[in-house]
Amino acid sequence: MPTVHLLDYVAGNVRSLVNAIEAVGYTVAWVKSPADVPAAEKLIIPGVGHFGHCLSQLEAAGYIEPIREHIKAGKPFMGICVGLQALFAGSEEDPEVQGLGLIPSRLRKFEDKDKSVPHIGWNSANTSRTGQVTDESLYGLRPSSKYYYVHSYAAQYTEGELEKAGWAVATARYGDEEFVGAVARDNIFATQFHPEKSGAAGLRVIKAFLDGKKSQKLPERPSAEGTKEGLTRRVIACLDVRTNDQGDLVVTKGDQYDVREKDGVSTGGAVRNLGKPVDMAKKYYEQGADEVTFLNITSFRNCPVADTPMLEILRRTSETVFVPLTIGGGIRDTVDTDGTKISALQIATMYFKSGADKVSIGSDAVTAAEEYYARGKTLEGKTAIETISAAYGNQAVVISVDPRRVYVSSPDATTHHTINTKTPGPNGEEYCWYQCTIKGGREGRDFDVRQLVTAVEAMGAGEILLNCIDKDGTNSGFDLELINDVKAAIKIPVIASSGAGNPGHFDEVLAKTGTDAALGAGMFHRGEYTVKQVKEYLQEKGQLVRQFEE
Ligand code: 1PR
Repeated sequence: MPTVHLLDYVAGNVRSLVNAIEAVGYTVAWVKSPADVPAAEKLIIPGVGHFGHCLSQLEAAGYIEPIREHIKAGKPFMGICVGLQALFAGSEEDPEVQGLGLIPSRLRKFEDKDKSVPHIGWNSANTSRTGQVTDESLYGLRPSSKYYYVHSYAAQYTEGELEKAGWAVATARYGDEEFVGAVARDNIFATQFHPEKSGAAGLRVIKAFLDGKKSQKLPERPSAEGTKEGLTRRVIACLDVRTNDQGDLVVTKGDQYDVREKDGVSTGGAVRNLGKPVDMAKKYYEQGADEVTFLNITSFRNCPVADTPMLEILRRTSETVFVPLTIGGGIRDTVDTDGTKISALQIATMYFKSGADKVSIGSDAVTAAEEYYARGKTLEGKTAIETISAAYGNQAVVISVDPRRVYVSSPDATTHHTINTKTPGPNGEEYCWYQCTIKGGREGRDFDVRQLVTAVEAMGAGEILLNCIDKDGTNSGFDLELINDVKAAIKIPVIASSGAGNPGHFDEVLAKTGTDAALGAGMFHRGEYTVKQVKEYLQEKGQLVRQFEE
């Protein structure tokens, strides 16, 4: 098999890139020191996290000159995400640090006045302003395809500027900002998006680069007519995973977090077994899920370090599932069975190395946020959220919130942030607050969701996975009031979760809230609807979603 060299210099999920390269028929050789670079024929620089962190690592390890030499020699070079950003002169993210300077401009942070930042999700890489492919020298990028982006800083696009310097450019639009999605010139190709996480469309791009097929025009897909520009809203499939009474790791699903079978008379039966995690993740990927989330829902009972089955699940899933994978459950500082201390960052690192793109933190985030307020809203720098986001970037840290409604007769009846609800409580109460819980809803805290989400945003979280215990497993639709309330409080993206029972519920939550993504579990697991059906329905309703692509 032909070989491609990958630079092993930075934290992040490179396993998915290796899997993607292998899936298109190449093998990976690792560049482990600058002396290995001259032997590389095709070189790829993946990049996740901070511009400054990546560039200073490259500089300190002595890679900058060998990379320049590789490029100068006309050998194929590809940069991904921060690997694209490295081509520029610098970035507002770390003004002191210099890029390679092949493109003289600098990267800027997205405006967050009217949109979520980071920019997370599926967006275009458009090769022309007219929707027609005019530039065919971008490895078969299609205006009608969507690719997976995750970043806060971008190269703003000024028409003609890069083109004058000989670059072919594909752009994407986020709000009213147009930015560089991909560039190519001579032997250089770079994408701001992650092709290894962009499903079939991304694998095609990696293959085209590795095959050296720079100029190609792909026929447009028949179903792609009228693909709109801009960030799509994501549909996510979630797999709650736990060990059943026989000791097998199964996908389960609760009703308001109770995952045991009920026979109509008594509760507390066997753990519901809805299937095998790896097989189900693959099925949802093939149906067009934009992301797959695994929640190890009983992890707090065991030491996660001994939790090797979840690592194996990630490894196997990332071999065939080329969309982002999130893993949650047990991400916190802990003590291993042999008494060794193990940090949340070390646990997260194991997950990233096994193929996860994001980790989701539940209980530990509540504790950390409570302490943040107790310290007078000062950052400590040592929490799981802070350490993981510092090492892997904010986008890699999702906070899973498990709130429950607490009804009150009036806002004065509590110190917490209340909403005036259209769904009154059992005694006709017209107000409620959302109480944070930990340990899978087993323990309620004197702490509300507003307090939590604003604190974790300040601590460096990149996204909120917003569950709702009252709605979980009810098939009655999402808690729109909760979602709107959280969206109004923060800038980072929100994933609406709990209550989806049919495609109409997805349309409703996208139409009536500003949510960035919507997640479903039970309705998919029980086979009532496929992800594809949900996407098709949303498209009919005029929602901007990524279309199914084989
Ligand atoms: O606290 O960091 O160890 O993380 C534990 C994680 O496990 C948290 O993310 C918590 O949400 C999750 N969890 C714990 N117990 C349960 C349970 O169900 N007993 N599941 C649980 C949370 C909720 C959603 C579900 C949606 C959609 N599950 O993930 O998928 O509600 O369901 P639906 O579409 O069927 O309504 P830590």
